[in-house]
Amino acid sequence: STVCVHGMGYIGLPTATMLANYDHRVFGYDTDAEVRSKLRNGNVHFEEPGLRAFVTQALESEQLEITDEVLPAKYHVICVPTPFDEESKEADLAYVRSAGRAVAEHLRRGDTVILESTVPPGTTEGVLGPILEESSLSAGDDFSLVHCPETVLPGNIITELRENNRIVGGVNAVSAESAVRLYESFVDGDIRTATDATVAEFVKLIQNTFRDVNIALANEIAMLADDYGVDARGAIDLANSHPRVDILQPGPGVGGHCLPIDPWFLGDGSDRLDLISTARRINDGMPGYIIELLRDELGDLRGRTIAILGVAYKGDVGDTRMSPGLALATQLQRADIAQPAATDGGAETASGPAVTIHDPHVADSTLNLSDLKTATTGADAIVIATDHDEFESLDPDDLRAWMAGDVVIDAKGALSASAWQRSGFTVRCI
Ligand code: SAJ
Repeated sequence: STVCVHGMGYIGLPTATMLANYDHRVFGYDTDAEVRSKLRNGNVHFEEPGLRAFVTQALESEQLEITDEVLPAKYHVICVPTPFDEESKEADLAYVRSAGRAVAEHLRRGDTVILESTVPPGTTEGVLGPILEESSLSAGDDFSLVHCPETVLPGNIITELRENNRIVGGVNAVSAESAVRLYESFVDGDIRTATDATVAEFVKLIQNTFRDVNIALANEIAMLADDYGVDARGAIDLANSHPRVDILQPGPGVGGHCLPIDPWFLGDGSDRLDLISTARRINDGMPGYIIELLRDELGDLRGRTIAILGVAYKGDVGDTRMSPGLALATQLQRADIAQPAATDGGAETASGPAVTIHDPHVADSTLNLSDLKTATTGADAIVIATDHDEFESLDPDDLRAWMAGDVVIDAKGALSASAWQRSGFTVRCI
């Protein structure tokens, strides 16, 4: 079939490429002209294993074409961002709306429109549907309209696109069947049909919420364990040997463009977020807990230097969206504000600790990143805030020689605590 994919980001680009490599004729459209021109030259604008070669294959076969405009197609697949508006506490649906308007201009009888972006329940039918119907065609009768949430894990996108189960929710049965035919062409997992689009939207949100709440439990367990002098990760590992217990890993907080945001989307049409909002608060509070650990070891942080290793939102990716490491950097720099007033009453004028940042996967000129040695030379403490593979082979003796202090906060359980202790470090783990 001909497919027009709207949005060439983390989801749209791999999806367009997959479809093209499975013999569909694919138009890939993005509103950003720079992204389009980079892609035409085979340059992928974000880090994802195997993606570049996959895209090159699709472009060379000419099954994938990056287009400067939206073109008519049997299928329109919308993969645009749906950020969370911190002020209104609502999903920002501006990109979904404008993609919808662009599709409406080209929509024909018999076409299928699929929304993959994560949205609050009711969006496909209540927001996208009416925009598409401005074409004077009717959703369900004249064209098919479906929500099929993406489920892929950054870092493993190509494999998961093929292998994960998919959920298709259509505004009617004909819509769902049409979408199933498209996904069947490349998905090896099960494709299940939800009663309608709103159910599919809800399911996606509760999947990510389940993970976020589970991580919040792990984080609370980690803080509790520390109060009892118990090693949290070892305890969780033992607890998980029970056949019905599966606790995730604690850490410096939950980042990325999904888990910290999607649970709030459930609050769009309900005010029942109780456990769910508490979980969000616990996860968002983890950088603050790291600051507590640092104060425990160093006392007053003013005038100190803290090196943060890892500001990507998780290991082995280069994405810093909602990253716990960056949240920690920001909170540290104002750590004096939270500090009880100094005895001389001069807290107002004092500044927080100096913060240096090192991340071998992140290339962002706005961040003032340094290489490992520069970032850690003279530091009083280092914080491992992301579990990049590179950090497993950090040499504690090198760091001990470069640093002024001897404190390590390993928020990811990435280091061998005993080896670091042998090199003279005080190690605090989350
Ligand atoms: N994290 C922990 N402890 C853990 C696992 C993760 O603290 O045990 C942290 C990570 O370090 C990271 C954050 O959680 O900061 C999120 O990472 P992640 O790997 O759990 O998930 P994402 O955001 O990369 O992708 C999630 C996935 N959702 C689920 O597993 C239910 C993915 O399948 C979704 O497609 C994606 O959200 C999305 O786009 O919605």
